[in-house]
Amino acid sequence: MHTTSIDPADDLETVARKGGKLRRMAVRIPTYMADIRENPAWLPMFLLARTIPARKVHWLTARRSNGAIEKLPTLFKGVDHTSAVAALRRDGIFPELTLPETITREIASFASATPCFGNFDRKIEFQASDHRAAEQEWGKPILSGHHFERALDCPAVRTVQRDPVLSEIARCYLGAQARLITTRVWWSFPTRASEADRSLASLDKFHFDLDDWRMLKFFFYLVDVDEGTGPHVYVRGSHNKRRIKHQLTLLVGHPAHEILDFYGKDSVTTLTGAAGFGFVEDPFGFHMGTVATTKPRLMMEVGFGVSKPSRRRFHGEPVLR
Ligand SMILES: O=C(O)CCC(=O)C(=O)O
Repeated sequence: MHTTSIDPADDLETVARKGGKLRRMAVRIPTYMADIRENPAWLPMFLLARTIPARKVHWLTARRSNGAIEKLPTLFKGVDHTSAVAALRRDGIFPELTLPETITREIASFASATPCFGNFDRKIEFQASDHRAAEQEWGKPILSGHHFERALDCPAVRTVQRDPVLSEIARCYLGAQARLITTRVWWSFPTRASEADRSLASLDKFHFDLDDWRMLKFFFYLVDVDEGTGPHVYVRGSHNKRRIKHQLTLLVGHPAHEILDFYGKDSVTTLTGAAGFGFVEDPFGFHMGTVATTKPRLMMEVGFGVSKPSRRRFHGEPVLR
């Protein structure tokens, strides 16, 4: 088991590194506690789902999907769900989804016109175009702006969330038990954020998600995303192969050099693309968002799992201290 205690004999760099790890973990503890209180079955999942043997056993409970979706209206006409599932099994990611332009525009206009909440804090409410003014008003960097449940007021968001191709990919990959567990629309702003804020926003550190035993996340960019817009990064193949050290630790985040040494630089995919570009990934694979440097990124996520969704998780909302 990895420990994060600070030894007085450590040099300053080690202390700083361990302090960073502690801060990254500490910021998530209130959310973990809320999850345990709401659903005690969350704890064994959280402890065991990080180990490959326990995951393999859980995958055996996946039931075959028997859904027929041919005649149902979808936004993703050219997408063959069997190819998507094959890519997910092999690489952990399928980066070939595109939202129609009208849907992308509708969600982006909605997100620009609707106030969001900064750094997951419902007290910090502002419109994305007023980001700098909000930072000045609150006297701190604001890294993210979430629309939480307000996103569901946008009909185009609900259309994407309910699309039969997305749920069929989820059912074929996760098993017939697959159910919607998150829907979120959020901004990532260029700013100088603290370690704790970056951790809460899942930015700048390779990590895997442990909100459920088996999960799948669909992500869509709602603005053009290049290297300066905080692209998402995924490590292909890391969803079904895991270093022992990364199984027997409570930490979900690990330093880039450890990930690159084990999975190889060539496995790392940086996802850039025009507004509307989408991908689906198994978030047990290592991934991260990066901090935007030139302009804000607007993104949508539709997540599927196999257990009862937590109330906070539906909107991707963590619990703050
Ligand atoms: O913002 C991103 O691109 C990453 C989001 C993320 O890591 C997550 O949802 O777990």
